[in-house]
Amino acid sequence: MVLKLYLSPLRSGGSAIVLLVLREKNIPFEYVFVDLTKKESKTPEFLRMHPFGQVPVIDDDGFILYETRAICRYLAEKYAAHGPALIPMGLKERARFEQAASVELANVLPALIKVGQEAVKGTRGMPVDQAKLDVYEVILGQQKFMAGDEPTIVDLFHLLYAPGLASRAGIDLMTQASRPNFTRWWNELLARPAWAKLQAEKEQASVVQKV
Ligand SMILES: N[C@@H](CCC(=O)N[C@@H](CS)C(=O)NCC(=O)O)C(=O)O
Repeated sequence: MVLKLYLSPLRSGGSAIVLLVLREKNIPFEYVFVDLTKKESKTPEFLRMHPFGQVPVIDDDGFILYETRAICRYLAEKYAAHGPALIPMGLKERARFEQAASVELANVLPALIKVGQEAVKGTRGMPVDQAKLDVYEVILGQQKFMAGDEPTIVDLFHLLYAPGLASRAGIDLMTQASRPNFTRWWNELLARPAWAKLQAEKEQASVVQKV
């Protein structure tokens, strides 16, 4: 049975990141759209799959999994030989990958979210949060991607929040002239065909939804 991806029709947030991994690895899948505005993720049937009632969720031939990062890890491991590895195999490489994954989730994402929240309130506490990106600038001066010289799903995780910060709040922290290595990395991520395909699909979907 083909893998099912439960996602919001907006293809935003974690759903977008799972879509990217599916595309990067060319994994066959089908969409199951869940309309959050109609509380379709809170039905008893959906809550049996995801007790917190959120998307994304995958159903891989009866194996149900939720949480964006867990889904991406599962897909990258299951389809290790399809397309780019996206998770390193060696012990030390894997440890560095986990290090980068922790930094993204524990340090950088909360900082970006704080910038977004402060932008909404009109306070913009950017100096504190930019310090974390300055550390990224140093790391990316030594290696091509966040976990080493090959792209991994950790790089893709960064696409979850920052693009919306730029498009919705007009805050572009990712291509500052003071951080050339960071900017090079970010532009490489945005140039990946899977990202372009997702943008085209989102554009198409929003046209269809507006009609
Ligand atoms: N930690 C979860 C967060 C998932 C999440 O927040 N999903 C949102 C859509 S982007 C959702 O389903 N919201 C509906 C709700 O929480 O009721 C993940 O990474 O998958």
